[in-house]
Amino acid sequence: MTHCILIGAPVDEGQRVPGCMMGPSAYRVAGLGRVLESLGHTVEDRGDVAPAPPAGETHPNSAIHHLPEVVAWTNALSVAGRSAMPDGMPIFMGGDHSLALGTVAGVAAHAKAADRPLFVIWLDAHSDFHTPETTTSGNLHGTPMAYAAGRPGFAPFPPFPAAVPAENICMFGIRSVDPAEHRMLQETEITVNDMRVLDERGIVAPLREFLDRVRAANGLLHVSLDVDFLDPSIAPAVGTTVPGGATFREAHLVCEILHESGLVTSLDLVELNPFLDDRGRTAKLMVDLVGSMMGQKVFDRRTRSF
Ligand code: Z70
Ligand code: MN
Ligand code: MN
Ligand code: MN
Repeated sequence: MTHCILIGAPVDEGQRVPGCMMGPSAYRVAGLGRVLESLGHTVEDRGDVAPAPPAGETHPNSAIHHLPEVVAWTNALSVAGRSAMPDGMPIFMGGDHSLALGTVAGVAAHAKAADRPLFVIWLDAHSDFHTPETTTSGNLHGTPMAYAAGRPGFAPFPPFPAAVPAENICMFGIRSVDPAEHRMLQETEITVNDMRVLDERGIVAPLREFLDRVRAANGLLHVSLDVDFLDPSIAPAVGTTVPGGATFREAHLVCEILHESGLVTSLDLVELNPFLDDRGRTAKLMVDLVGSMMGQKVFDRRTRSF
């Protein structure tokens, strides 16, 4: 039984397709809290985080938009994440992926204070490994993984509390990487399980390898689930659809294995744009996936209690 702490992060400024601000409401309407309670967990909804007024930060890269707003979200979400961690498992309901600049920072600050290593699983079509210096779209939702990994070039943002070591980062579902991200990723030990790896090896072996390392290190595990990890045919409510994503069955399997591991300590749900959804279908799928990650299963293979 887990104490689940729902935290709304209606961040819309990290990209250019308005609507992610409606994400937290859509998760509540789709019954995220009810599903968690039906699985025996306790649920506390802390409402939506309210950032301080933006402060006017600027950056020499003129492509960047809404920098002061995203910095303000980063500060507020970092505080919310850090203070939730000792009380239970925060589930951050996004909001676009720039919210992870704050959530991973907050979780990393907690991990540092608790003297435990932090591991990150990034389920996404994109590597989100730009820095504010390298982004050409100017969309800051393309940067949180580089921030968490301690890449230089994030000067307008607060210093990241404790960089996540590259060996502690594992990406799944990757199929859209910009040239600058590609160059920087090649210099790191980050595990990039792109679609080629998943097609060839399946999702189970690479996931179990990573989870074994988390367990051996007594690590905390943050999972960041971007809607575009999923194939757009099953999850249309996202601003940047990329074909060739995870299937319904692959995604549920990832979540079931994460549940069995017992290792997940925090979760981001990002990039849901309810304005683009088909009668709540994507929101409901995301809620179903959280259900699988928190213990929903068809049969319990250990007790065979059917
Ligand atoms: C591209 C950029 C991105 C999410 C799109 C795309 C980034 N690399 N991230 N959707 N979640 O604009 O930097
Ligand atoms: Mn705006
Ligand atoms: Mn992303
Ligand atoms: Mn993405």
